[in-house]
Amino acid sequence: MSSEDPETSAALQASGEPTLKKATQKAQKQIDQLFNISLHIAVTGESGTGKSSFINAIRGLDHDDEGAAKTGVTETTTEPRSYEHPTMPNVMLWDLPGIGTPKFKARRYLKTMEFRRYDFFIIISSERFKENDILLAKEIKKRKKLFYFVRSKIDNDIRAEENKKGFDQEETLSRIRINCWQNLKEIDDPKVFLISSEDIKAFDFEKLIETLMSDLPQHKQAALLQSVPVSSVAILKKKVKMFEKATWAAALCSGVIAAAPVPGLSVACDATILVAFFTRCYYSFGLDDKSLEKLSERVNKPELESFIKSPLVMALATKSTARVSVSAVAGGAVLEYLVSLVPGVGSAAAAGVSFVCTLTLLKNGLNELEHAALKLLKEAGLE
Ligand SMILES: Nc1nc2c(ncn2[C@@H]2O[C@H](COP(=O)(O)OP(=O)(O)OP(=O)(O)O)[C@@H](O)[C@H]2O)c(=O)[nH]1
Ligand SMILES: [Mg+2]
Repeated sequence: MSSEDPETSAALQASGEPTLKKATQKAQKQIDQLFNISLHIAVTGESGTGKSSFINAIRGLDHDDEGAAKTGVTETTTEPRSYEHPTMPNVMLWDLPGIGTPKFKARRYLKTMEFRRYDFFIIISSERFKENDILLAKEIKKRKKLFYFVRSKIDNDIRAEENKKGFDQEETLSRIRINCWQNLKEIDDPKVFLISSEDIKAFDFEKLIETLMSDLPQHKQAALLQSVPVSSVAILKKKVKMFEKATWAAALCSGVIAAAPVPGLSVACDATILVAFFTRCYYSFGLDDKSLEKLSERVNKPELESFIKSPLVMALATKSTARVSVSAVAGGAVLEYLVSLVPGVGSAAAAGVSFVCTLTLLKNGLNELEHAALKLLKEAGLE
């Protein structure tokens, strides 16, 4: 194919590859990574430290939500238990029992827990990190896996201190941090995060996510970033950027150059990719009905549930899937709307929708979803 063809050269330029074949391969790999890479997060720590609560918080669930990990009950299980992310089935959280008795040492523990399965480990303590936590961290390090210390229930510590004379939140946090480091002095440069699973906007939750993002290999970052709750504009912007970077690949994968007509549609491209792309954004930005319902409950604003008037969000909401499913049959309403975004698409159908046109459509749609999410954050007071 000649690079003089303006469509091909636009695709090559977007991909940074010299040939259309290479560009398509790169695009397919990128989309596959965006949609299908799995992430396994292990959460461990002594009984009652807040493992289940942390797992729920990172999944954006309250403890009484359907599918939430049970909290406040002492489970004496010695088996790892997995929890799927509610909308991103490729992200799994594992509730691992604490190491337990000193006899049941870290090495044997990791063997039993099949540590290879996990991308990283979160070690939780609600007071002091104990000898077992340190033993475990050392064994994980030997196996060249990532691990992070989370000091949970920080909201309780703050509450206990705030009525004292001369209370200074930063000073209290710094004291807890230093205390954690002292307990962990056998570990080189331990990464400690102070967290409240009751309120992920406060304290170090976002810092933890940022650190994980910079430590994880790039393809795993996408899975993590898609799955974390939108707790601030900063997180939303990161999500938007990630999807923006993939628009060229989605446009190319939709087969616009080697046009593959979808039966019954007047658009000569594999629209499933486009619908899947927007469906991902929709869930990842927290625009789905369930997320809206939860947000409106959390900030006590019932009107938020029906707040979003974006046509694309409404079209995505008509899809009946409860969560992301890449193989889902392309939603009719979404397609109708997408087609309406591009003037003259109906009449151009025979010739196929161009790469440039599909790319514009993806960027416009993403922009619309970003604005809906920003408006929502503002209305919820989470700006
Ligand atoms: N205030 C506050 N309470 C928390 C936090 N995390 C956990 N809790 C509470 O601490 C108790 C124990 O939390 P869980 O999440 O069940 O702890 P766990 O580590 O899963 O406990 P086991 O499964 O028994 O080992 C529950 O009553 C939680 O509500 C937190 O960040 N802040
Ligand atoms: Mg638990």
